[in-house]
This record gives sequence, C-alpha cells and structure tokens, in this order.
Amino acid sequence: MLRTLLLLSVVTLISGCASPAPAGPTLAPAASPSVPAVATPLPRPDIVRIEMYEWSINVDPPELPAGRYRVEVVNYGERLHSVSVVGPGVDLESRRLRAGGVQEIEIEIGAGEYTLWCPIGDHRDYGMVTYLTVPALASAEQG
Ligand SMILES: [Cu+2]
Repeated sequence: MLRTLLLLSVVTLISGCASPAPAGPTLAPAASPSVPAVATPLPRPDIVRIEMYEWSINVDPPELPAGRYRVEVVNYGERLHSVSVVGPGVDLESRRLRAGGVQEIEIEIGAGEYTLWCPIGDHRDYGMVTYLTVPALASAEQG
C-alpha cells in the first residue's frame, strides 16, 4: 500500500509539470530519445491501473518492464472519460466510461515511451495526459 501511495505521489508530481522540456542545446545521442536503459529488469506488476480524474490521469506503476499486461482502466471522475494509449506498437482506446466505470484491457508493450490521454473534448488540455516509460534492458539477451 505504501508503495502505491509513493507511486501515486510520483505520478502527481510528474503530471504537475507536464509541459514539454525546455528547448536547449541537444547534447544527447540521437538514438532512442528519452528511453532510459536499466541494467536489471523492473519489478513486474500483476496488473497495471489507469486511473482517470478531473483533470488528470495516473498510470500505476509509471514504469514497467516490457511484456503483456492486464490493464484496469477506472474512471474515478464524475464525467465521461476514456483513455487513448499510443506508443511503440500500441495504438488503442478504451471504451467511454461513465463515473465509476471500469474496463479491463490487455496491452503488449515494448521498450519506449507511451502517451496516455483522454480523447474526449478538451480533456487532454485540462491535464488528462500522462506518460508510461518502458526502459530498454542494458544487458538485453538477444535471440
Ligand atoms: Cu476525459
């Protein structure tokens, strides 16, 4: 439970400053922008949760190892919301969920960054957008 709270806090902090990174000198190598590499796999959760509120979206956990996941999409808000998930190899949208609505979906994700937002009305502009990071494995086994 504590871990969940910590993750939610992190997500909240990230969502709070969702503006794009300032444009500055580009020093990083061009390959694989913004996807970190990790030496050991992240813990693999049994289920991933996407939680929608007015006006934010949380994805818990916000970082995952690559794999196939059951994803529970929950509308904790009062209005109609849905979630679009777009990233490497993924382009899907949940049903439109009423207040308290839940939909379980399956997503297969690989290394990269995924964007999650509510495609209804101007909800994304109101803050219903967040990101999910799937780090590449630095010592990935090939073949
Ligand atoms: Cu919405």
